[in-house]
Amino acid sequence: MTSLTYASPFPTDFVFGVAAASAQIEGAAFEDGKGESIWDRFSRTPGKVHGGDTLDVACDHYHRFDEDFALMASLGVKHYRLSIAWPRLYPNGDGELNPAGIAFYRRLFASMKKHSIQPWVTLFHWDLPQSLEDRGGWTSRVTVDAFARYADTVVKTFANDVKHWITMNEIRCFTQLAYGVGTKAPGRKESAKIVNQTFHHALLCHGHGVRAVREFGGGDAVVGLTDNCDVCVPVTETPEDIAAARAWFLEKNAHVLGAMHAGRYPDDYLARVGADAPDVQPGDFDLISLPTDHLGLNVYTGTYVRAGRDGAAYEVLDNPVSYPRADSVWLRLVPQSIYWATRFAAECYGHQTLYITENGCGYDDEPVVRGEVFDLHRRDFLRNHLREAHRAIADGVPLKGYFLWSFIDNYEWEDGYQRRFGIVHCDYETLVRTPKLSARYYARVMQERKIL
Ligand code: GBH
Repeated sequence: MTSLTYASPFPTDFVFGVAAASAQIEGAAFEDGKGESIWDRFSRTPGKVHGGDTLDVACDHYHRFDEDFALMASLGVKHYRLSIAWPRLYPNGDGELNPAGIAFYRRLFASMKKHSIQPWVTLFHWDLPQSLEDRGGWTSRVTVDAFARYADTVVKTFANDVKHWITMNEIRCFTQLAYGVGTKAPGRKESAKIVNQTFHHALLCHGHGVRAVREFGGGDAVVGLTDNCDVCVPVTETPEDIAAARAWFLEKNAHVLGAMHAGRYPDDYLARVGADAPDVQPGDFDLISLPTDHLGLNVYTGTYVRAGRDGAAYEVLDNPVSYPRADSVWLRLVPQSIYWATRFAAECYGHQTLYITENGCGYDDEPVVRGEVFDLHRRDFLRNHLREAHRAIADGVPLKGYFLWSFIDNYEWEDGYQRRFGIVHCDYETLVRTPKLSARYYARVMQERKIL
């Protein structure tokens, strides 16, 4: 327990940052030799993305990064989580390296350095080269081998620029939602067996990311996974409901966090999936369970759980229709999810260093009125969620930082440009940037290191 009280500032080493991802902001989708990604293809498939929006221009960050870093710096941002576009470096996923792709990220890191902003780099945030999808994508080990090579290249090339690495972003979203549910690229609907195999391949790539950083990142580099673990919140913070929520958390996260930390698929997971268990080759778990330095959690919402009846380990409560949410239907407002996600991750897996690598909210109608955007709803969201981060730290949870999603409105995957998550407004006609009220609020929070 620390002696942090309600009004005290965040610890001096607590990291405040903002986050974004290559495909969602860069644009220049076919410039300077970049290859096609599965999202370039998916967005051109009728009916898959809201409004048929493509990633061709996005926020044009590719040409405006210097302006964007100047704006970040003016808001006091010192840590920025970004991702590298795999198809910019290897247009076909493997094969020829594209020197113009390397040159772009060199310019980008130089600009960040000039503005005193530290990069936190995610190796993979969903933009798989289409050429690899044509050879099976995440269902195939071809992708694992290609990723190993890509990770080696990125870490070797940028070891002097980058000290904080994240292997993959949200495994579930580019496996289950992409190959099972089909709402994310490449939009396939495969069997449970194949979906479980995509999870396994993603875990292997995480392992290769860790290996690459250990081999080529330099002694002071750190690495970990960013997961969107399933998060639950005890309905009432009593020992019974907390125990029920912990049981639910362990069960739902067995196949990613459980497997990584146990060095094998947990027995209850194997019993649940039966014949649909993924094929595992000798040595796979040596990679998957390589020790990491931190765990990143993307936390947006949570499920309410309470003690089960008649001997059940838990009971899940469905949210009533009128439960408050952001414009994204899935984004029910559950600030306590920050507290319980980090606390359970620390308790269940023994983590010593946790980061919230994403937290934020998306709304559709955020007009610029006389040069301002009055997103009081986002300011409230931030305040409520930061309070729960503060509470976690006060209770001894090793939460070391918070990255807000997102710095700027961007391509919200299947929701296209309609859904805005930024603290900076992007006008997609003129590409003019306008900091919203929430940006001014967060700037002040970062400066004073306390909730205002
Ligand atoms: C993150 O995903 C992403 O990392 C980021 O790129 C994205 O822009 C941001 O959050 C905002 O969405 O279809 O009912 O199963 C967020 C986590 C998990 C949210 C899957 C949507 C789908 C709900 N996502 N979820 S459902």
